[in-house]
Amino acid sequence: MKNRFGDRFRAALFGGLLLGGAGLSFAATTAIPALPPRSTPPTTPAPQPPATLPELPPLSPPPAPLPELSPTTPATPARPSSPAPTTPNRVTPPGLPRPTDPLYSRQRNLQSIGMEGAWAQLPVTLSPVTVAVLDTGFIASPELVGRVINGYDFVSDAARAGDGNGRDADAAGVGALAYHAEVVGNIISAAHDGRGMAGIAPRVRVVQIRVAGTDGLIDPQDLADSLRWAAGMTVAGVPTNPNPARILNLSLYADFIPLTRCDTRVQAAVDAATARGALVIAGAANDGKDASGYSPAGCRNVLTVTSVSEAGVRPSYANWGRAVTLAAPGGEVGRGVVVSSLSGPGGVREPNGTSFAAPHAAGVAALLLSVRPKLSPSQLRSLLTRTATPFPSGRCDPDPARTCGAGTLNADAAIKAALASPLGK
Ligand SMILES: [Ca+2]
Ligand SMILES: [Ca+2]
Repeated sequence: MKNRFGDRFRAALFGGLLLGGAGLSFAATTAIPALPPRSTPPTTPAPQPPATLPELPPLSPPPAPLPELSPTTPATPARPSSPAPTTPNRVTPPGLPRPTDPLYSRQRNLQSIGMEGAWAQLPVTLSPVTVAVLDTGFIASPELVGRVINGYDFVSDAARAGDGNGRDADAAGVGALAYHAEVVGNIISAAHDGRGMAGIAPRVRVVQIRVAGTDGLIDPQDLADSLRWAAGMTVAGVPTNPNPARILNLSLYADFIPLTRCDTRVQAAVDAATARGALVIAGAANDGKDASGYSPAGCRNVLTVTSVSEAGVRPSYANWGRAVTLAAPGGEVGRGVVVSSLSGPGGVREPNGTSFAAPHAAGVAALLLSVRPKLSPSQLRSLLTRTATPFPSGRCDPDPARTCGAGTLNADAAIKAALASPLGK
């Protein structure tokens, strides 16, 4: 293991290692940034032994066949788990009804970004959309049955991978943080099936790509390679991704010491994915600092999302500044984002952090592509920013330097604007 000033940098999974809120002391101002608060890694992180996933059987109702979204939906056979859908998804007009999932009444985050208005506008025919989640890897979430794909394990260091090898075709999550990717995927796409929670874009497919080791470290080359692979590009030694994604969610950051710039390898991969037509969405990180020094939050061509409360106020954990594109609900201490999770108590977790803000934007971007499949990354960015809800009195924080981008994500207005234009049709 290289020391932490070396080539390898530490990745912090927002809300995984860095659940927002607790311990909000900031590093003293020094010429060289002090170790980021709340992310101090052990000098030699002890690789965890291969461990079985801490999954517990769901305590709530046992898995049952997923009902169709609507009783009047044409009786199409259940979608297979991996092949790309070749026919458009059907949604019964006038759009998706209000979810009946039992957790929905607690999903204030979805209500606050206008999801009901957005769902109600969805047309009969939706184009298939694939979202990649680069994170802790694959968990067979009951919320994503038939729509979650075990992508690829990009963790090259076998000592940190916890699965006994380096890169391999099994992206299964390992260790205590494995739930992180599960809840991110569920926010994006949990089924509206009368069980658990409701997701933002309940028909899209999610490719789970493993890039974080059991210790939360991410090798920069692993991150760069997984970005390229997620978007469908060639990576040496890795089979081509049969499910390339148009939306890439990165609820993590590479924790540089010092945190001064975007890593050049990560930037090159982001640029290549963007040129390929994929929108890269990242969380801003949870250090209560300027996001511009973080990778990928501070990289060009990244749609960087920070957290706000439902009232549009920045929680103290949430990073800020010019690198932030917009804000979305990320939960607060004692008032987290309610999500289904196989390993959570009673099948539920309530985490907070920018990890959980980013997938709100990813889910809405996926919905936009489902109605306007040819929208480019820059057109998606424009739609999301110009329709965002302004912050109360124009700012998310009393300190004018601590900005949160264009406003709070507004799914209702974004879908309305997309449908009002032929752009991307
Ligand atoms: Ca492996
Ligand atoms: Ca559900």
